[in-house]
Amino acid sequence: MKQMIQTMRWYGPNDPVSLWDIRQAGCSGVVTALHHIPNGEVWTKDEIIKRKKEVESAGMSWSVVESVPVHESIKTQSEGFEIYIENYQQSLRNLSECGVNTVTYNFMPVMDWTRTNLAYPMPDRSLALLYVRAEVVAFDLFILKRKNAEKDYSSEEIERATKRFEEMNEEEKQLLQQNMIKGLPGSEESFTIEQFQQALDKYNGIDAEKLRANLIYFLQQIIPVADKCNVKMVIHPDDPPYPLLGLPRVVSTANDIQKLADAVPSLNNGLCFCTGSFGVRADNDLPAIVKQFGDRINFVHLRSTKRNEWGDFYEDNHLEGDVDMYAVVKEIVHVMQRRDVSIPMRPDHGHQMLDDLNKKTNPGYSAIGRLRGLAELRGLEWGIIRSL
Ligand code: DNO
Repeated sequence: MKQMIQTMRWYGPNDPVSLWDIRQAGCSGVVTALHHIPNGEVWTKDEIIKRKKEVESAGMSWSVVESVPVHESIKTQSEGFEIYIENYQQSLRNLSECGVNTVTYNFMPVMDWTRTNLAYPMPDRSLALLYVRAEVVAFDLFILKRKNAEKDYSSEEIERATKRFEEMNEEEKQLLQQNMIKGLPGSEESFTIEQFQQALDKYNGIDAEKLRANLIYFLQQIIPVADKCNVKMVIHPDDPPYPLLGLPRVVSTANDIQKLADAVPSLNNGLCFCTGSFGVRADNDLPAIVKQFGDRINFVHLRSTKRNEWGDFYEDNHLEGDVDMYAVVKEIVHVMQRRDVSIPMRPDHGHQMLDDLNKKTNPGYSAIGRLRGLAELRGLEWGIIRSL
């Protein structure tokens, strides 16, 4: 029976979690990226091999790249984008020649994943990541003061944001700003408030349809190269899966993915199936997405969120929250048997808990919370496989 390949994300030599920690968690694979190479530049074979050997020296393999970042100029099709696409193609060829054949990326404008609170206390005193919509709206209206921002929100949302902002002290406002613009681990971008506004301005006139057209153009340039060098490209869905701060987002639903598959049918135009991102929308049916795109799913992020009626959500324990993890993993197990492949997975995020509470950790990427998540998910998968 095919089982998922267990991996964890590693941020490279500066990650407080070591490769041996990851190995001891039971992983045979590592998910990493060359974070030190500026966004847009070619990843050379020398640098790739160096990282690969490092991972292999701890007895694991470099299963997936997360991410080769897509330069903002490609997303907006502005100055220099053709060169950035050529560089991207070259990075794919180089990775493939070094034997690294699965590449994650995303197409979220300006910001990658976003949370408002990185230390939200759970009842068991572990710390979770939280997204409060009223705080995002408050940031937009009262800190960023984006032009015409109020048009994007209902009067009820504006009222809630105003009230929330009045309750916050200076320190909390600073922290919110920082969480919104500094970029979470792996985001590859970090801004001052002025730079942030400038980055948003580049999207003036770019609506969802235009952004989608730019993504499809990118795929049309990238996927033939991936086909030739046998690289599986997997797009990561938007997190959270809806427009943010007036920026369009086009990888949020099954419909969005279907449009990409229709435009560029090669199976190397694949999906990183992230339950935590898709799961924030109640209208995303996760097991159905696995079924629909089973042939394209070549990397899996497993995590659960708990949402409320206001669009807020926190990251719950991996087997709790809104995601029906049993149904999802069962569907993935079926896909793997049908395709006769093992798909790499990683326990996505985890609470800061136990000894990690006394350490400086990358938000979401502490060792022990992910260790717990992986152990639970491994057990779940094992039980499903044994019962088939
Ligand atoms: C967050 C991650 C994302 C993801 C990128 C993929 O924890 O899942 O940052 O790596 O969106 O390009």
